[in-house]
Amino acid sequence: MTLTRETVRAIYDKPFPVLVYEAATVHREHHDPTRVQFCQLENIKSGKCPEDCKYCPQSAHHNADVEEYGLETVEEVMTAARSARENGATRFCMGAAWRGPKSEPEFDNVLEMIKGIRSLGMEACVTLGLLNSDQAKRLADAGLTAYNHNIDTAPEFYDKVITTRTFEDRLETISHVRDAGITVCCGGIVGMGENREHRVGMLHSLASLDPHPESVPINMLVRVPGTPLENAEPIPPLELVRCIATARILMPTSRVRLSAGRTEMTKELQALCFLAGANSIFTGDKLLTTPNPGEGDLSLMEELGMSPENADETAREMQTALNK
Ligand code: SAM
Ligand code: DTB
Ligand code: SF4
Repeated sequence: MTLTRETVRAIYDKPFPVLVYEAATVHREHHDPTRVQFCQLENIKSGKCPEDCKYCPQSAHHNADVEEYGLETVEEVMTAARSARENGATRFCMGAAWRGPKSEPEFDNVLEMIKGIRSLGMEACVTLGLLNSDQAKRLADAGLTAYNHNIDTAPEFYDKVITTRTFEDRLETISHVRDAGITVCCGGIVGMGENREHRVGMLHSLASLDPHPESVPINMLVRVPGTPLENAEPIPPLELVRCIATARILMPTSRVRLSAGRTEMTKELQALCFLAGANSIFTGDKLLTTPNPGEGDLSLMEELGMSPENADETAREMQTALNK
């Protein structure tokens, strides 16, 4: 049955305790509420991106102070992945500030990185921008677990945020990823000046993907000086909990990742997000270019009586998602 925006709005707008209770109930039916997937990000190519995404410090259109470097070597990436694994990460996610992969030798290097990460027994995810179907197939052949490509926001707010590629371009890349048999990691950002209806629209678009994305990153905008959104009005924290809870109810078996923006969240807010169904985070001191809580996460897990998933659980979770 087609999911309507009204249905999504009706969930999002429920009284807060009703919404969180329902989300927590769905969460328990499909996941262990005490376990959280740890993912480690690595920015394998930084800055000078030709796209104009208003939120992004790596866009060449803005003046954010970011480190700029070309594609890292396979050895550099493997060193980072081994250390991530020692710190409990089961998924290694590599991001490149590209519109999409262009150079053959560079794409081949990314394929080698993926094979290397898989040989460590970790899940490998990349986010390289727009893909064609041939590139998606080659990533699948290299053993890629997941491809991250976000819709970022509601279709009707999208043009206010990015002009160099369309919402439809994004859906096309996601369908190439799906057709190649790679799992889909697709989410968005809140706190970019959108209103509640836009957040409902974003969740509606995500939950209308068929099948649902196996991973749904919900990012809270990191306001970076020099980007057009540096002074965006932050959303009330409980709006974030509503987003997580709605995502959990609409996409019961997906992983919902509490992604960027955690350094500005209290531990109480993060605890509410876990209660409402978030079961994955980015770990380490750095996201791509901005800070992340790092070591604070293990003490947060301990304080909440929660713990990181191990590689076997991650594999089982993924298999269940794929079999549904
Ligand atoms: N260049 C590729 C692309 O855009 O598809 C991959 C890297 S890009 C940095 C990956 C995602 O990071 C974006 O789609 C966006 O959702 C998220 N992101 C980037 N900057 C952010 C920020 N300042 N705050 C929150 N999320 C951000
Ligand atoms: C996603 O949804 N969030 C991650 C990952 N996918 C690639 C990126 C967050 C970036 C935050 C800003 C930065 O550190 O540059
Ligand atoms: Fe480039 Fe990705 Fe940043 Fe957009 S989000 S400017 S495509 S790195």
